[in-house]
Amino acid sequence: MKNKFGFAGILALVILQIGCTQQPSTDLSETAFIPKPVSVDVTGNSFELKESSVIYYEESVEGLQTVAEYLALEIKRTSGVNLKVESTNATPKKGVYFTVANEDSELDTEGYELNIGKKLIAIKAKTVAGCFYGVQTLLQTIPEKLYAEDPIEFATGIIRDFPEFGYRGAMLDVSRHFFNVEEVKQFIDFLAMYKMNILHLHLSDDQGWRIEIKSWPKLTEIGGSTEVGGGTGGFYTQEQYTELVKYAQERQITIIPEIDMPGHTNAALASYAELNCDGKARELYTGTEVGFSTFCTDKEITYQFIDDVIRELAALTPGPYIHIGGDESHVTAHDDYVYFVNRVQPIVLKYGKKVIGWDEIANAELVDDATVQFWADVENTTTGVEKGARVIMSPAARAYLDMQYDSTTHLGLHWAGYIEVDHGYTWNPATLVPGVTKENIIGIEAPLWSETVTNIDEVEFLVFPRLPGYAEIGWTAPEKRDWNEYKMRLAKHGKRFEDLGIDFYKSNQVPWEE
Ligand code: TNX
Repeated sequence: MKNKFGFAGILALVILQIGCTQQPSTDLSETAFIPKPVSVDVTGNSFELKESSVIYYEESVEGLQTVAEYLALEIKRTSGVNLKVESTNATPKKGVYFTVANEDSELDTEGYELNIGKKLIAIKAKTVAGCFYGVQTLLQTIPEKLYAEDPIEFATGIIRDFPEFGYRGAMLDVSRHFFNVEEVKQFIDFLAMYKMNILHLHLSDDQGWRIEIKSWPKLTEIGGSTEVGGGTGGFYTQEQYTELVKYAQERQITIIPEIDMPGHTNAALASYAELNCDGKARELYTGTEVGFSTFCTDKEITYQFIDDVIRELAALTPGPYIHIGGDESHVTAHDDYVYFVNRVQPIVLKYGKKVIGWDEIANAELVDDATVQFWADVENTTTGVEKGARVIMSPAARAYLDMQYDSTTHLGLHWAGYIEVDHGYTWNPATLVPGVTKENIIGIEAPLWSETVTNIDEVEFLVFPRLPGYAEIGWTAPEKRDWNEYKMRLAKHGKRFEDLGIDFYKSNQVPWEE
């Protein structure tokens, strides 16, 4: 009797254990969310998505269908299962349901509540953007690759979440080396996975002009014809650029176009002789020096040119900002620089956009609603704040994606130091620069300059695994961030990177999980 009872007990234990190991997906707290959400409440069951499940979205909410279809496409990509997407005007009993509701004030404009029940996954937000972030969170609860025979199971629970900053961006320099439409779309997908909402495109520099301007066609004909190292370069037609803007919009990402000036302009100066003070066109440039070029700041044609460029660019830009560069104009006299920046800013306003510039523009008078992008100079940035500007934090020594990880990694530069994964993560935008507080900051941006970066594999190596860290700095409050805890979550994303075919840097700071 005693023996029998003991056997049954052991059997029960074994069954219990098998049960536990077979259902890892019932514990939502095991998911390595990046960025870390505000709250995760575990309810301990699981939701099974079937081929017959339907993804519903609330009828008459503009843009919500796109989010529902995005989820369907992602499920198809990871599992091969094709789900139906339908609109509805009542909360369904089962399936997935997107709704936009106004009453939940805590959620703010980009927040969401993801409620995974046994029968229904409900994603509620104040905006379509919030719903989209709910999708990204949901997708992180399942593996990147599912096999046909696997059930698609989601652990149940409730996640409520909203971001620390409204501006969470990355920059891609498409001028030093050109990246085509497909490559930029891939970059956009990387940002979307981690709830980033800004893609700043550095569209012009000494080495290349990358956006078609119909009223000045030689910019791309000549200025777009090469790149660093002498390759063939390239440019986006206005149709291609519009396609990128739309692709980004569908992923809740705003593209910010930058035309860098008055320095970093050799490609334009090579295309049109009249933009040079001496009236002579410059040679095309394929090296990597900075600071040798300048528009002629006292010629009227310069401002007619800029007016045309900004007019055409603004017409292609649904987002609120145009970036006017302004960095490293080493051969522009100080007074000429100030005069130039003072004249260019109102042109941006005239076409209905707000000004962003690198921190040097704080030396000029700043128009209302101007934003300075801190990259290197603390004094410029605090001057900008004193003049009423807002700040984007892109400290080169912490946030530059083109800095090498350490002295053994070769891709990238190291003028601002090496940025290992922990160094990129362990800073607080609101306390990094004395005199620049959270109230002054709209968010953060991690720029990827492309002097040394020639293709998407190289982009991936520099971007991963640092990008998720920048996304978390932008999204998650500093008191909820801790490197030792973060690196364990990041470790679980290695498999995800591999399944996505991302060539990431396997930093030995992170205990990668196979
Ligand atoms: C500085 S950051 C630059 C760029 C270079 C970059 C390389 C900034 C506003 N200017 O022109 O590409 O360093 O890291």
